[in-house]
Amino acid sequence: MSAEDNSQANGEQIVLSTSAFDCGGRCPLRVHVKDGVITRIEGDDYADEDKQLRACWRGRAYRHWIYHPDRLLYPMKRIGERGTGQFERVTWNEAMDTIVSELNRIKETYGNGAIYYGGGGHMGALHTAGALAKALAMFGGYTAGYGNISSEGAVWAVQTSYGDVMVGHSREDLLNSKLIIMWGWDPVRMVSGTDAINNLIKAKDAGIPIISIGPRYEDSAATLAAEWIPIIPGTDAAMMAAVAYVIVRENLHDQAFLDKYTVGFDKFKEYVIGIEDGVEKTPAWAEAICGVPAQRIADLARRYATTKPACLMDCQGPARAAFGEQYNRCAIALTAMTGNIGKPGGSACGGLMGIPYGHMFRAMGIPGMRNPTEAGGPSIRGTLDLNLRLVRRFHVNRIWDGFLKGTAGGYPADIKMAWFAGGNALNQRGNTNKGVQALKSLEFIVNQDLFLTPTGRYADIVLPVKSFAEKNELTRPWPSGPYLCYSNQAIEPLGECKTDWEIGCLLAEKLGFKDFNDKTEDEWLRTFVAENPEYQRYIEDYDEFKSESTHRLQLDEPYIAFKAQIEDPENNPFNTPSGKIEIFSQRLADLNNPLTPPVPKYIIAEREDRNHPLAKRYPLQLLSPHPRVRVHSTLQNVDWLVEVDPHVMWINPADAEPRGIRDGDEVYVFNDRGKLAIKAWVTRRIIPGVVSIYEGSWYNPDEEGIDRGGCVNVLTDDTYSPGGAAALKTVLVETTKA
Ligand SMILES: Nc1nc2c(c(=O)[nH]1)N[C@H]1C(S)=C(S)[C@@H](COP(=O)(O)OP(=O)(O)OC[C@H]3O[C@@H](n4cnc5c(=O)[nH]c(N)nc54)[C@H](O)[C@@H]3O)O[C@H]1N2
Ligand SMILES: Nc1nc2c(c(=O)[nH]1)N[C@H]1C(S)=C(S)[C@@H](COP(=O)(O)OP(=O)(O)OC[C@H]3O[C@@H](n4cnc5c(=O)[nH]c(N)nc54)[C@H](O)[C@@H]3O)O[C@H]1N2
Ligand SMILES: [Mo]
Repeated sequence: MSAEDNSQANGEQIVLSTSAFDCGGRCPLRVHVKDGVITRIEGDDYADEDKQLRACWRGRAYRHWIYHPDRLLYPMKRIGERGTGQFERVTWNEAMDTIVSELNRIKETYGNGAIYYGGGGHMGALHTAGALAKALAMFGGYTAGYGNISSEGAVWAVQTSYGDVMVGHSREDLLNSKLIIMWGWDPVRMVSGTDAINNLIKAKDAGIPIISIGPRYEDSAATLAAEWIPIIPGTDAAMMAAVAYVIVRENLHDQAFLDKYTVGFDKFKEYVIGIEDGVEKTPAWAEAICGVPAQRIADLARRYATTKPACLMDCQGPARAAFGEQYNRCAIALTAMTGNIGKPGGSACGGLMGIPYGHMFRAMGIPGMRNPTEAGGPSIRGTLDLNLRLVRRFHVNRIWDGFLKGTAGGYPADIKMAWFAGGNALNQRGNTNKGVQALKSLEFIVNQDLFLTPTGRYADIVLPVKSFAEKNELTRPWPSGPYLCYSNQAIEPLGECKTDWEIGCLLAEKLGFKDFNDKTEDEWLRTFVAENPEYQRYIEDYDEFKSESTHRLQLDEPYIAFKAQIEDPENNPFNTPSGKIEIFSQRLADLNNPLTPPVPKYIIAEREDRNHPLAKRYPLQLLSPHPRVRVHSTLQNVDWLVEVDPHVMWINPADAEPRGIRDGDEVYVFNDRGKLAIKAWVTRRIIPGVVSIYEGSWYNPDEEGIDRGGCVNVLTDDTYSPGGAAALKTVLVETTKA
């Protein structure tokens, strides 16, 4: 069963594996198994230091997740009101028969568009919900979400500017830089490539100056940075415009680079120096918006423009906000102005940081089929002609509103049934309380997960899913690598758990689709490795790969985004209409929408921030970064992890004192959308006027509707910005002592 027959003296085996969560890393793990039970999980501490891919504390705590007493072990059906969590055990047969009969009823009564299907949670090649999606497509189709709750702002920005999402460098290239600016990037907490921290520590040790820019004194600022520049949330684009202003006024930009590789710098310059709108984007102008002293902005601009090469790292988080895409587009403009694109030690920005080795699954998975429900519909967004903007879908952060309003509200379908194959949508999309109403309005809900999540509590049928330790799988590191992973099965499945793939195949069988699946797990995985060009390049022997589990690629040099386009532009145009980096985008100009302007801008328009009229009642801006001890809502309630980082709200003493809030006090945090209870952490690590609660803690409302679980999305909104970014970070709240 296990790849490695590494029998130890005490009868213990070590199985090499890795999880497949939606985390920005992939930890090689040494899973100790004795008598069929995992006794211990270690990280990759044995590889030589340069090649080490160290597991963080989450990876080291997986055993307590796999064997968590709350694991779902059997299919269950709801017997109480939605949300109350009352379920009873049923057989797989009964569960699937109920599902099939509801699918048929809903299809006959309302049509296939009434079935919503969405997934998440597992980032593997085979055991995904792809088979389920295919079975549902064969059944006549379903309605899905479009856009990406995670990184749509960044995706929009890179597609607009570069026509490509592979905008990262491999992490060892950080060592080639002379200045690293982490602008909204906090890789010490938020894993962003398992090899990122190691390389950043080496960069620090090598004396490369590191600057952190953000509203919180991040873990990365505390451990790596020489300097922290605090900034008001949502105002980065204004500060970046002022950085551009100083660079232009002092003639520090790389005109030769701009002439050769970009289009539209002059138009951006007209915006920056005020020809376009009569407002010069001076550091003083920006200071009034972003709170960073003008002198500090000017100093940063000079330093960034004159230190070569310099690595500016933006990210997805600050872009998950109203007009978030402008932050990434402005960052791209700065890297172009300083000629740092395509060069060792530089960066391309755009927030995604992906390198191709992390994305070898494009050509993999069960061969799918087009979802018939989507065929022929009009494009609902039309901002750009991108694959991501599919027809007849709900924006991912708008599903609750869509479920409630349906076609009468301008949405493409009237949803009656939802099937959530992983993901914890109720907890993780904006406006959880609206989500509760939306789920209560449906006729039938299926949820498949390892746990009875807040979303699962509203389901009619829940199906138990295997953990990574209970299956063999190929997984991918994202956003960086370069290494390929084979996750080896370590133990027999717990209870009656199945994988998403197995559930998809079972559904197909129940629906009577003959010959739906013709391969075993092992045959599929072998086929993927044999047929995928990325694997063909690096893997000679499947069985060897399986037994080594983590295959480190030997690259001749670090991967640098757009190196080919910069070194040999004639033969390697950018994938944009002009073939160049588009600081000015004609596609955007053609849309003629001031909220998606053709050049990057700080957009002056109403949003839920400190300038909004609502700030009188709710004066605090709320951040909801990713938790260091969870993967979103995954790993909730793992005792070891709760102990290392209890769930708290960060609040500055300047905001806590007038409210009589002391460190450790229980507080309420609220706005018109919801109210939660949480403990306060009074700290100067966050700027005044801003509070921060990590996303992912489980929604757990009491009788009055106060969320005792501290799920931050009871406070966030279910809106999105004109470029498609989910506006989860643009929120006002008030807090009082409980
Ligand atoms: N430990 C851990 N690691 C993870 C994940 C996880 O859940 N846990 N999730 C993974 C996933 S799916 C993703 S998408 C990535 C997420 O990576 P990100 O989306 O980048 O992470 P966030 O934590 O949302 O935001 C990054 C930082 O930006 C800061 N920030 C917030 N608003 C602003 C602003 O307006 N301006 C500036 N300059 N800074 C701001 C926050 O303080 C936060 O620390 O992380 C991945 N890695
Ligand atoms: N306020 C706020 N909200 C956010 C964010 C934010 O920054 N702020 N970040 C957003 C981002 S970037 C993201 S990516 C989303 C993440 O949103 P989701 O993907 O909905 O969140 P997860 O907690 O990762 O949900 C994963 C679920 O899948 C389950 N699971 C794990 N493995 C499997 C499997 O193999 N099969 C099945 N069926 N289930 C499995 C886990 O137990 C867990 O319940 O959250 C978004 N929500
Ligand atoms: Mo994400």
